[in-house]
This record gives sequence, C-alpha cells and structure tokens, in this order.
Amino acid sequence: MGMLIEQNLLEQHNAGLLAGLNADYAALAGMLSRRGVDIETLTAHAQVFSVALPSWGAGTGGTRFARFPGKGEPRNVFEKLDDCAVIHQLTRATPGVSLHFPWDKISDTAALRETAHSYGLYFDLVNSNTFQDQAGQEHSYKYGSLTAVSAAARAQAVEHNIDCIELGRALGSQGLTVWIGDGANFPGQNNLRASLERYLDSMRSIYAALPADWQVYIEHKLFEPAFYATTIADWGTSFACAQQLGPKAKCLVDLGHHAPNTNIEMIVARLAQFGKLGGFHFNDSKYGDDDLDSGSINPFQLFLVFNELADAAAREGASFKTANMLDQSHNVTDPIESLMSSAVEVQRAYVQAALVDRVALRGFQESNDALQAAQTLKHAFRTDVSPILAMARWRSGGAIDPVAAYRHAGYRAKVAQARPAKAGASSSGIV
Ligand SMILES: [Mn+2]
Repeated sequence: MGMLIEQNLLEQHNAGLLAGLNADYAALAGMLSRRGVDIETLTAHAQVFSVALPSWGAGTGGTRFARFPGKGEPRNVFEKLDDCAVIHQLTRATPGVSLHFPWDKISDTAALRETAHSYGLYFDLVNSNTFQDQAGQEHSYKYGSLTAVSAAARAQAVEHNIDCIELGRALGSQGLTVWIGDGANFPGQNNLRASLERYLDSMRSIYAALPADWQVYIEHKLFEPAFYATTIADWGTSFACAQQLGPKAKCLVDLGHHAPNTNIEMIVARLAQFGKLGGFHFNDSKYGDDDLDSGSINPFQLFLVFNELADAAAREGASFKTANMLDQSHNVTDPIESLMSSAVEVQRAYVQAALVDRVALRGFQESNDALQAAQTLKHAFRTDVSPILAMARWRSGGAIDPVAAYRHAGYRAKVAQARPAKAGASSSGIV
C-alpha cells in the first residue's frame, strides 16, 4: 500500500493553477453577489458533498461482447482501495467505498478496515451478487435466485445476502443493496405474481437478519438479463416491496435503469414524498447501456434529480439523507479518470441545485408563470460553478484539476509496473 500521489507533485500541480482559479473564483463571486448569492456558502456546501465509489468501478468494465483490460488494473480489494484512495485524495468528494461480494470477499476484514481507515476511507453500502454463479456453488442461479422456483436455490441466495450483512457489519457498513437479475425471457416462462411472492418471501428472511441500525436498499432495473419480464423492473414494484417489508427497506434509484425518456426526477419526488427514497446509483444512459459516465449524456436530468433532493431537504431538514454512489462501467477510459470526473459532475449538480432561487420558483409556480419557473431552474443550471468545485477541492487539500494532476503524477504508469496482469484477478462487473 502507500500508492497515494506524492504530496509535492500535487502541490506543484496546484501551484501552477492557483492564480487562474483565484481570478475565476473572484469573477464568479462578483456575479453571484449581484444575484444575492454568497459564494462562500456554496463552496462550504460543495465541501460537505460526498458520493461513494463502487469497488468494481476501479477496474475496466465491458459489455456482453468483450472486455478490453487496461494497464495496472487492481487485482484484489486492497488494490481497489489504493485506487479509491487516489480518487478521494484528488477530488476530496469520495470517502466511501462500496464493496461487492463475493468479488471483494476476504477473510481478514480487520486488515481491510484498517487499510481503509489509514486512507481516510470508510465502507459504504455492501452489495450482494446472486446474478451469476460462483465457483463451487451448489445451486445455480440460471433460473433465478431470490425468486427461483427451486427452494434450495432461494435459500442459498438468502444465505449469501445474510453473509454480506455479516461481512458489512465487520467492515462498519450500515446497509445492503440487493439487485437481482431474476425474471423471464419468454412470456409464460414465469408466473409473474408467484415470482414476486417468492421474492418477498426471500426478502423477509434477509430483512429479519438486518442489524438495528441497518437498512436494505431495493434496486430496480427495467431489463437485462431478463429481456421479457424482470421481477423488480420499476420503482412501483420496488416501492410496493419496500412497503411490504417495513421501515428498514428503501428504494434505490439507479439512473440508468429506466426506459429512455422516463421522468426520473418525478420518481425521486414520489419516493421522497412517501419516505422510501433510500439512495442512488449515479451513471448515465443513452439507449440500453445503463452504465455510462455520470453527466456525460444528460447533465440537465442529473441537475433536476438534485433539484428534487434539494426540495426534499428543504422540507424535511437534517433528517433527509440518501445513500449516494457512482455505478458505472468504464470501457474506453481510465477508470480512475472516469470516476473522478463523474464524482465532480454529481457534485456539480448538487451545487447547481443549491443555486436555485426557491422563493422565486415558488412564486412563479403559484402565479402559474411556467416560463419564468422553467427559467429559474435554467438560470441555476447554466451557471458554471466549476470555480466553486475547484476551490472546494483545493481548500480540502485536493487537486484543482484532478485529471490533470493525476496524469502529471504518472499514477497509471506506476501501478502498471506494480500490478502485472494475472489470471483470475477479481472481477469488475456491471450492476
Ligand atoms: Mn446499479
């Protein structure tokens, strides 16, 4: 371990950018001040933002067709933590790491926790995996896991989720995200109602195993790998199941897991209204791929999601919080660069949402002034808050320009030497 970027390289890189940042920041401060907005409040707001990293995102992803591995990919969970530590070092926005079992399973959880703490990282939600078979597994998930017709396969899937809770508890995590690929590829393959009954039955056993301070997050996904009927396909099903299970069950919204053009911000508003909004997997999507980089396709949608979160926070105060994570597949970029850029894009939407003039917006809504209401949102969205984000990073000890600093430090070349590719390295997946 100890692969962090050398402090002197980071400081040297920042030093070359600081005068420009100060000038841009002062200009933006003046502009915001004329709008009655204090830039320092926004910068402090940016500094408290965080989004968790998926351990599997540190490796190169792939599609159904191929995976093209990059150099120096992490080969185990400790190397994934090294990469996550660099992302947090430069962005200061990603202190949480979300593990995926059994990909990240190790026996020495104390050592893993120790390593994370030495980097200033903690373990966010843990994720179970019953969408593929593992070596030596007794019962296959080919025909489903938590919903399988086979009682033995269901019991095995439940037991795996309970194992995940135990591992997560040892690591200091406080929640389990459950996504299943269960469903049907043919009409008639499954009894649609019976499948969901079996799901609820399995989830009740998992729910019963949750520690008092834990929550379980139900992640829905429209389709794939089940192409005809996915058991937990939409927020309605997720919401109904969370209601059935109890107060510790919440819904998790993965931005890519909806039909094109779905009004995701409205789903966010509904779930928040009824107390079932648990968290997010941030990414982007154009057609069927659900794991493009956050904000790369539709940054306005990301902003509108955060606008709903800001509205919910204004209504509910400090008690309102969501578990936020990136969930992306990096097929053609350096995963570290994509994760840094995406964390910044999500943070950007968070700051832009804080810039919305909510008093003016409410006034336009109440006077049915649709045009000015829309313009109020656009005004915030069009404001380039980049100097605020850069200043927040710099003040927190991070990089003014994370990707440029990362390239300047030559991290990828160094880990490429230290980590020769090996067969059977731990997986990077897409969920
Ligand atoms: Mn996801």
